[in-house]
Amino acid sequence: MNRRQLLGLAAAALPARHVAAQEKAAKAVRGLPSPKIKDVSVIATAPGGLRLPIVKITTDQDGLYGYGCATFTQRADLVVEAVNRYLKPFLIGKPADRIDDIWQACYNSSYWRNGPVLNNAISGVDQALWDIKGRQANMPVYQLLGGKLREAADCYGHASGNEIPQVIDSVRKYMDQGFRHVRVQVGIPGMAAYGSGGRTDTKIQALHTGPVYEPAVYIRRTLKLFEACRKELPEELELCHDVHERVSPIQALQMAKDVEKFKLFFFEDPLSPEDIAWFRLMRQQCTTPIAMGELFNSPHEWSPLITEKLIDYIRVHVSQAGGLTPCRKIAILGEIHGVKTAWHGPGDVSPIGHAANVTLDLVSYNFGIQEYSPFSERVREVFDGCPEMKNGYLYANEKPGWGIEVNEKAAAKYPFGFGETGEKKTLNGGWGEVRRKDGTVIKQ
Ligand code: GCO
Ligand code: MG
Repeated sequence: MNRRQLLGLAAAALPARHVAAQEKAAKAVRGLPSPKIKDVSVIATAPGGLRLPIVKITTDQDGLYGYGCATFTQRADLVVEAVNRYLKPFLIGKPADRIDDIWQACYNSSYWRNGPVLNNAISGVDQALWDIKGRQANMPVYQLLGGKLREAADCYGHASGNEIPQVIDSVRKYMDQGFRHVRVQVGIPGMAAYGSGGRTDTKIQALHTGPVYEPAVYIRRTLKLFEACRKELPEELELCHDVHERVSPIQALQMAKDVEKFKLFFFEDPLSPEDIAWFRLMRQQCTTPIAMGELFNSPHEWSPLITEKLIDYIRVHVSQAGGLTPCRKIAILGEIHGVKTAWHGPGDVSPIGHAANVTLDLVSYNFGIQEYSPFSERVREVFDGCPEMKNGYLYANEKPGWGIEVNEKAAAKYPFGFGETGEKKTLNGGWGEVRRKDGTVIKQ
């Protein structure tokens, strides 16, 4: 008896009801008409002053479309061009229901790859296709990925201030809202400190007139900030801090050891992507939990840190890695190696991107924490259906897809190039420069 006859026998032995169920399931999948990509466009909007490029994919089925976040705010105009000039002609006519296939085709179509502009363009397409899939299946995207492992995503807020007492007050405000985790950043008199939210008018001596930053001054002041936090705030409060790659590798190593006694929840971006080899030394010398990843664009960056367990939280900016499709793979790699997720969630991620973050938070066993940035009035005017914040937890929208509708008329009220108060922005969303006192430019 050959293999075919054997299989025939096995099928015949199946109870009739199984065969009927199989046929019904096959028909159901066949029954979902395969939508084709009819149009690809970019909604270029900056409701809060930060440029948020959103890709919209329209299919050939009436009323079936989706949105994806493509937010690289410092080079947003290039992302718009990458979508319009390269991905749009490449995608029109392709099936909209083969998400990873489309992802791989886009990723390889530029030959040179793993860069921020093209990754963000691909992310916009990828997330729009997941939105379409959810709308088609009449389910939120998290259901398509297997459903919830938790009701909502525990978040951390951004406490800041020019002086340490102001930061402590800012922490207390987050605790009053129910947050259990808070990132703390303090200003430095006369210097351009990261994340402190203020600008001090103290002038300090420098060989140039632009923004000044001295790493050693930042380190000393931040250690004092942690002393004060641990002295004045409840011991159960989870403290995060973002070094923002602003110190030298050896200073980062020393600082990671100095902060051990403060038992931080995580110590973020102590090193630059260019210095990832130093993470091995840091891991060998201290137990401070490390978070890294928002600057990553390539598997060459995140894979070694995860597979060698050199970090505790992977903090990729989802659209910089190319969207939901690659990031669910990053999350699974992290689960295998005991690394938790802490997706990048600043103001320069669109609400669509935050919906993708929450989706990954809900469906990943190794969820760590979610960065939270409040949605302003204007952002909500443009994006209807933002994830909801309650008591320090972010909740996914239960509607199909991302559950978000983009009000394109409102989006057009806030074109790229203008700040929150309508002032004309220079550098087209790019950042200026920060220099040490002697004029050496630093990573910021
Ligand atoms: C964070 C990040 C941001 C980035 C910003 C860059 O931890 O949220 O460091 O604050 O600086 O997203 O555009
Ligand atoms: Mg950061």
